[in-house]
Amino acid sequence: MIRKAFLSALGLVAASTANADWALNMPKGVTELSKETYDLHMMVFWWCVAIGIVVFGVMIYSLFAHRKSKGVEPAKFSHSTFAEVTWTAIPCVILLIMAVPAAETMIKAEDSRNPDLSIVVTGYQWKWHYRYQDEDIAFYSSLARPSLEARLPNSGVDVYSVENYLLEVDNPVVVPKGAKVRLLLTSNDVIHSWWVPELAIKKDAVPGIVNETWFQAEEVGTYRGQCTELCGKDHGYMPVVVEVVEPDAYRAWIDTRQDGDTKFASAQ
Ligand SMILES: [Cu+2]
Repeated sequence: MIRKAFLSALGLVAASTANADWALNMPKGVTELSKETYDLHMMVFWWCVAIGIVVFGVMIYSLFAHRKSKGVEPAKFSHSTFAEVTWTAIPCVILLIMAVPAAETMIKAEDSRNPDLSIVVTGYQWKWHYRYQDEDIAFYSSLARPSLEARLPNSGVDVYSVENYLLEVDNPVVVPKGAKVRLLLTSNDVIHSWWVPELAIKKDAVPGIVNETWFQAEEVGTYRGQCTELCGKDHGYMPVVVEVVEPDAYRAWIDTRQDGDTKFASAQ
């Protein structure tokens, strides 16, 4: 029974790692900070593994070596200053070893000074609005039509046949590779949260408050995320798509955008 459950669990893990869309661990991401965050996460993970091995090792060894059937007599002492000092000091040292690099990364993550461009991100029930502060560009970014149609009850569409189902938008955010992009997040109605795992960004968009964060993507590509603050019935239908492009392609995109819906944009 247990063996069967274990084997099926193993099968699930194997199947999931074979599927690139589904991984057990967090992604390394494409920014310096996302890589640092990943390394911190792995460092803490390995500390936990080591602590688990030592603690359970001592426990299991003690249970086995001092079992009653061997005629072991229980110890009579009830207090050990040495043990108390040791089991306080060792965790303190381990916590310090983890806290120093974690604090360094957190300070960097909060430092959104001197950005190359700033984008105001506003959450709506249930879409995102982006306004490029230094350009005359603003637009809504809603769930793409194929996903929108497929998600309706009795749509008859096999959602597995829809590419990037619920993770595609009509107007993605476009940013240049290597630029420091500052995001100013707020909301028009309820609390939303802007999350893109590969940029290592998850920041709440709160009405009446402007939250700040930043990223600097080092690789060209399309990065997808979702709203991660339960914001109403269509919370699952307001994905985030960020396209990181070469600086030339970004300029070209800016030009086409400004020729297009500028009037609509500046009215926002
Ligand atoms: Cu939301």
